[in-house]
Amino acid sequence: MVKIGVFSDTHIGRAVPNVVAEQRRKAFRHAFKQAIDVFVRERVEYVVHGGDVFERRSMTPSDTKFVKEELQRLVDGLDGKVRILVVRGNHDGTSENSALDYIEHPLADYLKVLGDGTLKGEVDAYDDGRVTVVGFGYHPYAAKRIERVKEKIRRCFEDSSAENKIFVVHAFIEGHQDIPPGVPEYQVISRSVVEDLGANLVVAGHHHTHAKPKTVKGVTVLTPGATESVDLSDDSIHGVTILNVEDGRIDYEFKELTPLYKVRNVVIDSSGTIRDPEWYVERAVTSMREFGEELKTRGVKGLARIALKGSVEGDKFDLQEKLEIELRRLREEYPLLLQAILDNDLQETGVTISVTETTTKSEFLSQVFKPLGDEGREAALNLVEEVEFTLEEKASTRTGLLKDADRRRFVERWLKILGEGT
Ligand SMILES: [Mn+2]
Repeated sequence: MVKIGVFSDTHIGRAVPNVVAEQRRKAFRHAFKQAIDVFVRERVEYVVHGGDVFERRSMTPSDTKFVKEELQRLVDGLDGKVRILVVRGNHDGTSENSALDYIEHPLADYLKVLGDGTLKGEVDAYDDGRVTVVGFGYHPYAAKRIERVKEKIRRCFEDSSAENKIFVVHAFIEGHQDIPPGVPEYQVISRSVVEDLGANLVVAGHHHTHAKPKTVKGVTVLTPGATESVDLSDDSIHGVTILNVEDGRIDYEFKELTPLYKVRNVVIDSSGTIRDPEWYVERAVTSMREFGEELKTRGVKGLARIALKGSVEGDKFDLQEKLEIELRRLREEYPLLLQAILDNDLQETGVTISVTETTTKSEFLSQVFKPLGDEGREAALNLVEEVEFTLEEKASTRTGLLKDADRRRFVERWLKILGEGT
């Protein structure tokens, strides 16, 4: 029997959103620590990491130190009887400049970064007779790249006498994950390629939502998911996976981690209906009050994200200001609610004006004045014409503007058209 601990997308050093940067940094570390605790408690023999150990962009030297020490704690806790196999994710840096270098060398006896050789056609494998692990690091054209090296990977697995043949990749796999819209085809590895590599277990990092292993044609594909909400828009559960492999049978156990801060994602969507600002504010406040109560009951701290989608009557920034005042009040009432981030994607109702090369001025103005109704539009168009005429006649040659007295009557008429004049 072989016992394998699997985790992925730990993003150590990630610090977004900025207003809660330090809390977020701590949260990722907290999850990593717990993952190591589980692996030690379970006495795993191998640990596989599916990539994105770090968030290179915002990590600090203390983040590398942290990961090194945690992995050392894992090794010590298992009396040195563990092998750690990692692939590089897109957030770990490039193959030439990878943050994984910081942990690979100090832990060389126990840890191996696999997968950058494979991308270049030299299959990177770890083989100790019990398990063979082939890595495939992140590549922006993963689907094409794997076509080039799949024969070599297959040969590597064929040549191995190990019972457990594991392929570790940092890429989306067709049919095994809920792939976000807009991801280009060349970044998604086709299921048939994965099923034909000769591996019996495939671990796929990159996708942040955990998916139970699925076995097709004798190949089990596991998406461990991230260990913490990588974005606050993701409030799914996160954890690590323990696999017990015996006689080709894979026993699976998901160990949920307790996040340092509970994450809540609320989407308030008018689904195309035009709503007034209060509609959005009320809903946001209600859901945050519920979240605040929940945090109070459980005695845990929380971070929320509120996404506003749809159409609003009026100014979306006015609405945002109002809502932010309400949220500040709620945070005073519920101190455990540390922050509620607003994602304001609202469309203001008004007109969308389309302009092409052949759009005439009167067509353009006609679109601009459409919300005024037929009568108002007619009056506005006349006003524009008169203003132009008057400008030509009376504008100052120096400034190009009308004198106050001439301008005033136009302003008064314009206000009348808008329904604001007397
Ligand atoms: Mn990731």
